Amino acid sequence: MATVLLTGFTPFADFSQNPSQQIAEALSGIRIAGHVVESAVLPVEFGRDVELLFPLIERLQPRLVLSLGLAATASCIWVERIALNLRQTNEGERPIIAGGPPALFARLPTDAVARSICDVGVPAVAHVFAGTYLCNHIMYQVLHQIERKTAPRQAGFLHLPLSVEQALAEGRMQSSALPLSHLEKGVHAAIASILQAPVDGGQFGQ
Ligand code: PCA
Repeated sequence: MATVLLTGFTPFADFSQNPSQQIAEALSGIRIAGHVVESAVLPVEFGRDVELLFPLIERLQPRLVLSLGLAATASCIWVERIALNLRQTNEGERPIIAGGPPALFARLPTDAVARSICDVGVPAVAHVFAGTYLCNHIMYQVLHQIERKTAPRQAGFLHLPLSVEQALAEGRMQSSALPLSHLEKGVHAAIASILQAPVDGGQFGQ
């Protein structure tokens, strides 16, 4: 059966959990629009993330690679439009791939995906870019990999806000947060809407 590869990240910095991991695990094995969801949880470590992900893409040849991560400053789901060829570490800024394009667009219709998440009652917006840390790294690396190979053809990234459960558990009472069940519903709706878009459905027909 055709597959969707859904990735999340492990907890990082001073977070005790990561909703992206919880949702990737919760949706693992379910079927959406004739596709089965295969999930992977990636370490928050430059290099190790793709070492784990690229062989999975090779093996599964998924129609869609959708990656998830936590953005604690988000107040709704961000459907990321752009990944930058830039990674920021303690040693400073450097390109993710020397000589690679400065930026790559998500290969999915970001505005339509955000609308489809809102349609199931979960707030979401198309958001300009995925930052300069691991979430941007995985998004750029996957999009770059797809450019060089023919399949899979759709890929993108959703940043999730904190879950209410996590905000309460970690004492982050002033942070915006959505219930984990709403985040899960939103990600499910995003996958369903992407699978309805044309396979070459990059934002600008890439
Ligand atoms: N969020 C971080 C890295 C892992 C995650 O879940 C980010 O936004 O880059």
